[in-house]
Amino acid sequence: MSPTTTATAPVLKSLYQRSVADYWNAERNPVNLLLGDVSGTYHHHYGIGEPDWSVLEGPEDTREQRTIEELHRLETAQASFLLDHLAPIPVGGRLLDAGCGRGGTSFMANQRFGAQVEGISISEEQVRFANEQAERRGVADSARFSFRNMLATGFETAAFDGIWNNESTMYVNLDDLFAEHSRLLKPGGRYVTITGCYNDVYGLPSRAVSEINSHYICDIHPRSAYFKAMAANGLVPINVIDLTEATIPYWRMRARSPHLVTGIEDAFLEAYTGGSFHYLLIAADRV
Ligand code: GPP
Ligand code: MG
Repeated sequence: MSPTTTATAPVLKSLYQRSVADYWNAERNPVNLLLGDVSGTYHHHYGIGEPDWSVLEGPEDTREQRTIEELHRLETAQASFLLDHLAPIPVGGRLLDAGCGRGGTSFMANQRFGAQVEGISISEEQVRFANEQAERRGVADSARFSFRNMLATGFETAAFDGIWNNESTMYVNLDDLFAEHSRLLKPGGRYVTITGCYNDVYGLPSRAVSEINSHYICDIHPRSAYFKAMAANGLVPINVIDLTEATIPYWRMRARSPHLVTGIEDAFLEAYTGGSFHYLLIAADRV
Protein backbone atom coordinates (compact mmCIF):
# COMPACT_ATOMS: atom_id res chain seq x y z
CA MET A 1 0.00 0.00 0.00
CA SER A 2 1.34 3.43 -0.83
CA PRO A 3 1.78 5.65 2.24
CA THR A 4 -0.73 8.11 0.81
CA THR A 5 -3.59 5.64 0.42
CA THR A 6 -5.91 3.72 2.71
CA ALA A 7 -7.07 0.23 1.84
CA THR A 8 -9.96 1.65 -0.17
CA ALA A 9 -9.16 5.05 -1.65
CA PRO A 10 -6.40 7.62 -1.88
CA VAL A 11 -6.52 10.09 1.03
CA LEU A 12 -5.15 12.98 -1.01
CA LYS A 13 -7.54 13.58 -3.88
CA SER A 14 -5.98 16.52 -5.68
CA LEU A 15 -2.73 18.32 -6.31
CA TYR A 16 -4.08 21.08 -4.07
CA GLN A 17 -4.46 18.68 -1.15
CA ARG A 18 -0.97 17.33 -1.85
CA SER A 19 0.45 20.87 -1.62
CA VAL A 20 -1.34 21.52 1.68
CA ALA A 21 -0.04 18.21 3.06
CA ASP A 22 3.49 19.15 1.93
CA TYR A 23 3.23 22.45 3.84
CA TRP A 24 2.18 20.78 7.10
CA ASN A 25 4.60 17.87 6.74
CA ALA A 26 7.47 20.36 6.55
CA GLU A 27 6.15 22.92 9.08
CA ARG A 28 8.42 23.51 12.12
CA ASN A 29 7.57 27.09 13.14
CA PRO A 30 9.06 28.05 16.52
CA VAL A 31 5.76 29.80 17.30
CA ASN A 32 4.12 26.36 17.27
CA LEU A 33 6.88 24.11 18.65
CA LEU A 34 8.21 26.41 21.40
CA LEU A 35 4.69 27.25 22.57
CA GLY A 36 3.77 23.55 22.58
CA ASP A 37 6.86 22.71 24.62
CA VAL A 38 5.48 24.82 27.49
CA SER A 39 2.88 22.20 28.44
CA GLY A 40 3.32 19.38 25.92
CA THR A 41 0.09 20.41 24.19
CA TYR A 42 0.81 21.57 20.64
CA HIS A 43 -1.73 23.92 19.08
CA HIS A 44 -2.29 25.00 15.49
CA HIS A 45 -4.60 27.89 16.04
CA TYR A 46 -4.44 31.38 17.48
CA GLY A 47 -5.21 32.81 20.91
CA ILE A 48 -8.00 34.78 22.58
CA GLY A 49 -8.19 36.95 25.66
CA GLU A 50 -6.26 39.78 27.22
CA PRO A 51 -2.53 39.13 27.52
CA ASP A 52 -0.52 40.03 30.57
CA TRP A 53 1.51 42.77 28.89
CA SER A 54 3.92 42.89 31.83
CA VAL A 55 5.71 39.85 30.33
CA LEU A 56 7.35 42.28 27.89
CA GLU A 57 8.87 44.19 30.79
CA GLY A 58 11.47 42.85 33.19
CA PRO A 59 14.70 40.96 32.49
CA GLU A 60 15.52 40.78 28.79
CA ASP A 61 17.14 37.34 28.94
CA THR A 62 13.87 35.69 30.01
CA ARG A 63 11.48 37.92 28.02
CA GLU A 64 11.15 35.49 25.13
CA GLN A 65 10.23 32.59 27.41
CA ARG A 66 7.67 34.73 29.27
CA THR A 67 6.11 35.72 25.93
CA ILE A 68 6.04 32.10 24.75
CA GLU A 69 4.22 31.07 27.91
CA GLU A 70 1.73 33.91 27.62
CA LEU A 71 0.90 33.25 23.94
CA HIS A 72 0.51 29.55 24.76
CA ARG A 73 -1.92 30.44 27.54
CA LEU A 74 -4.03 32.45 25.06
CA GLU A 75 -4.03 29.61 22.51
CA THR A 76 -5.07 27.14 25.20
CA ALA A 77 -7.87 29.53 26.20
CA GLN A 78 -9.08 29.48 22.59
CA ALA A 79 -9.30 25.66 22.52
CA SER A 80 -10.97 25.64 25.90
CA PHE A 81 -13.58 28.13 24.65
CA LEU A 82 -14.28 25.93 21.64
CA LEU A 83 -14.81 22.91 23.92
CA ASP A 84 -17.16 24.93 26.15
CA HIS A 85 -19.47 25.04 23.15
CA LEU A 86 -19.17 21.33 22.41
CA ALA A 87 -20.30 20.38 25.92
CA PRO A 88 -22.04 18.42 27.33
CA ILE A 89 -20.47 15.27 25.91
CA PRO A 90 -21.34 11.94 27.57
CA VAL A 91 -18.46 10.10 29.24
CA GLY A 92 -17.32 7.50 26.75
CA GLY A 93 -18.79 9.58 23.90
CA ARG A 94 -16.99 9.75 20.58
CA LEU A 95 -15.55 12.94 19.12
CA LEU A 96 -13.92 13.90 15.83
CA ASP A 97 -11.23 16.59 15.50
CA ALA A 98 -11.29 17.41 11.78
CA GLY A 99 -7.90 18.82 10.85
CA CYS A 100 -6.27 17.96 14.18
CA GLY A 101 -2.79 19.36 13.65
CA ARG A 102 -0.43 18.07 16.33
CA GLY A 103 -3.40 17.06 18.48
CA GLY A 104 -3.68 19.92 20.99
CA THR A 105 -7.46 20.36 21.05
CA SER A 106 -7.96 16.56 20.86
CA PHE A 107 -5.98 15.95 24.04
CA MET A 108 -7.83 18.71 25.85
CA ALA A 109 -11.20 17.19 24.83
CA ASN A 110 -10.08 13.68 25.75
CA GLN A 111 -9.09 14.84 29.22
CA ARG A 112 -12.06 17.12 29.80
CA PHE A 113 -14.89 14.85 28.63
CA GLY A 114 -13.37 11.41 29.16
CA ALA A 115 -14.34 10.87 25.53
CA GLN A 116 -12.87 8.77 22.74
CA VAL A 117 -11.27 11.22 20.33
CA GLU A 118 -10.39 10.60 16.71
CA GLY A 119 -8.09 13.21 15.20
CA ILE A 120 -7.61 13.31 11.45
CA SER A 121 -5.18 15.15 9.22
CA ILE A 122 -3.90 14.96 5.66
CA SER A 123 -0.38 15.52 7.04
CA GLU A 124 1.24 12.19 7.86
CA GLU A 125 3.84 14.04 9.92
CA GLN A 126 1.16 15.65 12.10
CA VAL A 127 -0.53 12.28 12.55
CA ARG A 128 2.77 10.69 13.56
CA PHE A 129 3.53 13.53 15.99
CA ALA A 130 0.09 13.38 17.60
CA ASN A 131 0.15 9.59 18.00
CA GLU A 132 3.56 9.86 19.64
CA GLN A 133 2.09 12.43 22.04
CA ALA A 134 -0.80 10.08 22.80
CA GLU A 135 1.67 7.31 23.69
CA ARG A 136 3.71 9.67 25.83
CA ARG A 137 0.58 10.79 27.70
CA GLY A 138 -0.64 7.23 28.15
CA VAL A 139 -3.93 7.90 26.32
CA ALA A 140 -3.29 6.06 23.04
CA ASP A 141 -6.35 3.87 23.70
CA SER A 142 -8.70 6.88 23.80
CA ALA A 143 -7.04 9.52 21.57
CA ARG A 144 -6.18 8.19 18.14
CA PHE A 145 -4.89 10.02 15.11
CA SER A 146 -5.15 8.90 11.53
CA PHE A 147 -4.22 9.99 8.05
CA ARG A 148 -7.64 10.78 6.59
CA ASN A 149 -9.41 13.33 4.47
CA MET A 150 -12.12 15.26 6.34
CA LEU A 151 -14.26 15.31 3.17
CA ALA A 152 -14.34 11.50 2.95
CA THR A 153 -13.30 10.12 6.31
CA GLY A 154 -14.27 6.46 5.92
CA PHE A 155 -15.85 6.48 9.42
CA GLU A 156 -19.27 4.89 9.79
CA THR A 157 -22.48 6.97 9.62
CA ALA A 158 -23.75 8.54 12.92
CA ALA A 159 -20.50 7.58 14.65
CA PHE A 160 -19.91 10.81 16.59
CA ASP A 161 -21.47 12.81 19.43
CA GLY A 162 -19.45 15.87 18.52
CA ILE A 163 -17.21 17.18 15.75
CA TRP A 164 -15.11 20.30 15.53
CA ASN A 165 -12.87 22.16 13.10
CA ASN A 166 -10.40 24.37 14.92
CA GLU A 167 -9.20 26.65 12.11
CA SER A 168 -9.24 24.05 9.38
CA THR A 169 -12.35 24.83 7.31
CA MET A 170 -10.47 27.23 5.03
CA TYR A 171 -8.81 24.27 3.33
CA VAL A 172 -12.00 22.68 2.03
CA ASN A 173 -15.25 23.22 0.19
CA LEU A 174 -17.87 23.84 2.90
CA ASP A 175 -20.73 22.01 1.16
CA ASP A 176 -18.61 18.88 0.93
CA LEU A 177 -17.37 19.29 4.51
CA PHE A 178 -20.77 19.76 6.11
CA ALA A 179 -22.30 16.93 4.06
CA GLU A 180 -19.67 14.61 5.57
CA HIS A 181 -20.06 16.06 9.10
CA SER A 182 -23.82 15.69 8.84
CA ARG A 183 -23.41 12.05 7.88
CA LEU A 184 -20.98 11.41 10.73
CA LEU A 185 -22.90 13.14 13.54
CA LYS A 186 -25.61 11.40 15.53
CA PRO A 187 -28.96 13.26 15.42
CA GLY A 188 -28.67 15.94 18.12
CA GLY A 189 -24.88 15.84 17.89
CA ARG A 190 -22.99 19.10 18.24
CA TYR A 191 -20.66 20.75 15.72
CA VAL A 192 -18.32 23.65 16.58
CA THR A 193 -15.89 25.60 14.46
CA ILE A 194 -13.61 28.51 15.19
CA THR A 195 -12.59 30.05 11.91
CA GLY A 196 -11.40 33.14 10.12
CA CYS A 197 -13.90 34.29 7.52
CA TYR A 198 -14.07 37.34 5.30
CA ASN A 199 -16.75 39.95 5.73
CA ASP A 200 -19.47 39.87 3.03
CA VAL A 201 -20.29 43.50 3.85
CA TYR A 202 -16.74 44.56 2.91
CA GLY A 203 -17.06 42.83 -0.47
CA LEU A 204 -14.57 40.31 -1.84
CA PRO A 205 -11.36 39.34 0.06
CA SER A 206 -9.16 42.31 0.96
CA ARG A 207 -5.44 42.43 0.15
CA ALA A 208 -4.69 41.34 3.73
CA VAL A 209 -7.08 38.37 3.51
CA SER A 210 -5.51 37.41 0.17
CA GLU A 211 -2.09 37.54 1.81
CA ILE A 212 -3.27 35.16 4.53
CA ASN A 213 -4.60 32.80 1.84
CA SER A 214 -1.30 32.87 0.05
CA HIS A 215 0.72 32.35 3.25
CA TYR A 216 -1.12 29.18 4.32
CA ILE A 217 -2.24 27.98 0.82
CA CYS A 218 -5.85 28.23 1.95
CA ASP A 219 -9.07 29.79 0.69
CA ILE A 220 -10.83 31.79 3.41
CA HIS A 221 -14.60 31.62 2.92
CA PRO A 222 -17.05 34.50 3.29
CA ARG A 223 -19.08 34.51 6.52
CA SER A 224 -22.29 33.83 4.55
CA ALA A 225 -20.93 30.57 3.11
CA TYR A 226 -20.92 28.92 6.54
CA PHE A 227 -24.61 29.47 7.17
CA LYS A 228 -25.67 28.48 3.64
CA ALA A 229 -23.70 25.24 3.77
CA MET A 230 -24.88 24.42 7.31
CA ALA A 231 -28.52 25.03 6.40
CA ALA A 232 -28.16 22.82 3.36
CA ASN A 233 -26.77 19.97 5.46
CA GLY A 234 -28.98 19.76 8.55
CA LEU A 235 -26.71 21.78 10.82
CA VAL A 236 -28.68 24.40 12.77
CA PRO A 237 -26.65 27.16 14.46
CA ILE A 238 -27.18 27.62 18.19
CA ASN A 239 -24.36 30.09 18.86
CA VAL A 240 -22.41 32.53 16.74
CA ILE A 241 -19.72 34.48 18.59
CA ASP A 242 -17.55 37.15 17.06
CA LEU A 243 -14.09 36.64 18.60
CA THR A 244 -12.36 39.29 16.48
CA GLU A 245 -11.79 41.75 19.33
CA ALA A 246 -10.69 38.89 21.59
CA THR A 247 -7.97 37.69 19.21
CA ILE A 248 -6.44 41.06 18.22
CA PRO A 249 -4.31 41.33 21.42
CA TYR A 250 -2.81 37.89 20.70
CA TRP A 251 -1.65 39.17 17.30
CA ARG A 252 -0.32 42.40 18.81
CA MET A 253 1.79 40.46 21.30
CA ARG A 254 2.94 37.94 18.67
CA ALA A 255 3.96 40.80 16.36
CA ARG A 256 6.23 42.12 19.14
CA SER A 257 8.06 38.80 19.58
CA PRO A 258 10.99 38.84 17.14
CA HIS A 259 11.89 35.16 17.63
CA LEU A 260 8.34 33.95 17.07
CA VAL A 261 6.99 36.01 14.16
CA THR A 262 6.35 34.21 10.88
CA GLY A 263 5.68 37.33 8.79
CA ILE A 264 1.89 37.04 8.67
CA GLU A 265 1.18 39.07 11.82
CA ASP A 266 0.62 42.45 10.13
CA ALA A 267 -1.79 40.94 7.60
CA PHE A 268 -3.97 39.55 10.42
CA LEU A 269 -3.90 42.86 12.29
CA GLU A 270 -4.77 44.81 9.15
CA ALA A 271 -7.55 42.40 8.15
CA TYR A 272 -9.16 42.41 11.61
CA THR A 273 -8.82 46.11 12.36
CA GLY A 274 -9.82 47.12 8.82
CA GLY A 275 -13.09 45.20 9.06
CA SER A 276 -12.55 42.82 6.14
CA PHE A 277 -12.09 39.73 8.28
CA HIS A 278 -13.68 38.15 11.37
CA TYR A 279 -12.62 35.49 13.83
CA LEU A 280 -15.81 33.56 14.51
CA LEU A 281 -17.06 30.67 16.61
CA ILE A 282 -20.09 28.88 15.22
CA ALA A 283 -21.81 26.09 17.14
CA ALA A 284 -24.57 24.07 15.49
CA ASP A 285 -26.74 21.03 16.19
CA ARG A 286 -27.28 18.17 13.79
CA VAL A 287 -31.01 17.75 13.18
C1 GPP B 1 -3.04 28.16 12.32
O1 GPP B 1 -2.04 27.25 12.34
C2 GPP B 1 -3.47 28.54 10.96
C3 GPP B 1 -4.22 27.82 10.10
C4 GPP B 1 -4.64 26.46 10.41
C5 GPP B 1 -4.65 28.32 8.78
C6 GPP B 1 -5.27 29.67 8.63
C7 GPP B 1 -6.25 30.07 9.64
C8 GPP B 1 -7.06 31.15 9.55
C9 GPP B 1 -7.93 31.55 10.70
C10 GPP B 1 -7.11 31.98 8.37
P1 GPP B 1 -0.60 27.51 12.93
O2 GPP B 1 -0.66 27.64 14.41
O3 GPP B 1 0.20 26.39 12.38
O4 GPP B 1 -0.16 28.89 12.28
P2 GPP B 1 1.16 29.70 12.67
O5 GPP B 1 2.33 28.86 12.25
O6 GPP B 1 1.05 30.99 11.91
O7 GPP B 1 1.12 29.90 14.15
MG1 MG C 1 0.52 28.74 15.66
